[in-house]
Amino acid sequence: MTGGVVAAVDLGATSGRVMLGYVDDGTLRLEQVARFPNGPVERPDGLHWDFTALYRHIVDGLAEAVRREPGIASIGIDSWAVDYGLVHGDELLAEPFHYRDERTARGVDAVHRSVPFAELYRRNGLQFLPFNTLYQYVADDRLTDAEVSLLIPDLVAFLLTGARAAERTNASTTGLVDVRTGGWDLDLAARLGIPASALPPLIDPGDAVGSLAGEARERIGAAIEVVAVGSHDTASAVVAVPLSTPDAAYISCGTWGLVGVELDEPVVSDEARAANFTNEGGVDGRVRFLHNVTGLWLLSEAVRTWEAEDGAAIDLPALLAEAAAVTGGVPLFDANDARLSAPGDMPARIASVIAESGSAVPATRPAFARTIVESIAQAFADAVATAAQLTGRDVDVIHIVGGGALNRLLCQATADRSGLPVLAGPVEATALGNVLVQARAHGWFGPDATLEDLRRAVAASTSPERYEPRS
Ligand code: LRH
Repeated sequence: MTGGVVAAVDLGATSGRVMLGYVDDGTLRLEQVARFPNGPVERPDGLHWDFTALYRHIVDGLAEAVRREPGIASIGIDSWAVDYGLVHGDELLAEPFHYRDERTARGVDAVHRSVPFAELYRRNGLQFLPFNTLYQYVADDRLTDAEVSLLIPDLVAFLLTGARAAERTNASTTGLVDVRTGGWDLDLAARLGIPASALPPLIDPGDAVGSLAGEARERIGAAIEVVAVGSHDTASAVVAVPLSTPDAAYISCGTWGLVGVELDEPVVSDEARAANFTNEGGVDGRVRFLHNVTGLWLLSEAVRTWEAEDGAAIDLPALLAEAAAVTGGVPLFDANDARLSAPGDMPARIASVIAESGSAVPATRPAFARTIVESIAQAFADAVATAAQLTGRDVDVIHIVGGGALNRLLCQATADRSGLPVLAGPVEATALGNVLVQARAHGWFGPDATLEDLRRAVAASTSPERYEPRS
C-alpha cells in the first residue's frame, strides 16, 4: 500500500471546511485548513445560500492547502444535497435557492398533479421531502433560461475546472434518477417539463472531473485534478462508517439525522413508501436506505434564538451538561413536524407543538434543550426500528457519525431509547469518506479496494466511543 495527500472540500448547511487528508499505508489523518460559516440568507425573492462568499472561501482554502502541501494529488468536493445553480455559458444565472425556501410547495402540487407520488416512488425510490430537486425545478421560472443545472458540488467543480457533470450519488437526490438503472429518467423529466439538456452527463465517485483552470488555477496556484467523490455529503459519510457488524445501522448526524442501513438493492415496497424511507445512491452502487430525521437543526436554531434574545453567545457544552442533569421526565414532540423546518424562533414553535399535545412546556432552557435532544433520540430510535422491520434485518448496533457523535446526551439517549449499543464516531466521517474515495482512485488502497477495505482504514484510524443502553 502507498499513500499521499488530497484536499477535501466539505460543505455543510451551517459551515464549510477545506481539509487535507493524509493516507499512509492504510491509515488516515485529517488536517483542517479552513473553516467558514454557512447558512440561509434572506433575499427579497426568498431564502438563498450566499454562494459568492462560499466559493470565495473554497478558493482561499484551497490556495492555503496548496501553500501547506504543494504535492496535493487531487481535490474532492461534497455538500448537502438537492440544491443547484443554473448555468449559461460560464455564468451562474442566479444565487442558488436554499432548500428551506417555501417556493418548493408550489412545485410539490404541480409535480403530484402530473405524476402521483406512488408512481414517483416506484421510479426514483425517494422519500417525500418537499425540497427534492424535481419539485424545485418545477417551481423555478428560470430553469429554461439555463443551458444546464448543476448540483452544488458539481457547480463548484464546474467553476474550478469548466467541466459540466452530475456525480451520481448526489444526482440520486434530484428525484430524476431511475432507482433501478441509475440513469436519468428522461421520460419522467419530459412529463414534468424539465428539459433533458438541463441534466448533465452522469459520472461516478472516483471518476476524474477535470483540472483546475482559468482564474481558479491562478488563484489556487496549481493545475490540480478534481476527482468525483460521493459528492452528496451523506454518501461520503456512509463510506466512512466503520460498520462493525453486517446488521449495523448508521446515523449520519449533523443538521439532519440520516438514519438507515446500507443495502445492495433498493426497497420500493408500499410499506417503505408509507414509512417515507429513501433509496439514495451510494458509492459503488450501494443503496442508502434511510429516513431523514430533523436532527441538530432543532437545537442549533433554538440556540440561535436564545443568543439573539441575550445578545451574547451560548456555551453549548455547558447547556448540554445542565440538560443532562435535568431530573424527572420531559415532554417529547415529533422532531419531524413540518412546522419546525423553516428558520426562525424555534423555541416558540416547539413550545406550541408541545402545548398542542397537552403537555407542559419546559420552563427552563436546560429542560427545553433536554426535550429537544430526547425527541431527536426518540425519532432516531423509531427510524432504526422501522429500517430493521422494512429490511428484515436484526439491527444489533447503531453507529453515529458526524457532529452529533460529539453530543454525549444524544448518543446515550439514542442507546437508551433504541435499546441498542451506540458507537459514536468518527465526527469527521464526511471529510474522511471524501478523502477515501479520492485515495482509492489513486490506487493507494491497492488495485481492487472495496468499500469494506476503506472502512477497515477508518476503523484502524479512529476509536468510536461506546454507549450501552440503560433501562
Ligand atoms: C445532509 C443532507 C441530507 C439531505 C439534506 C438536504 O447534509 O445532504 O442528506 O436530505 O442535506
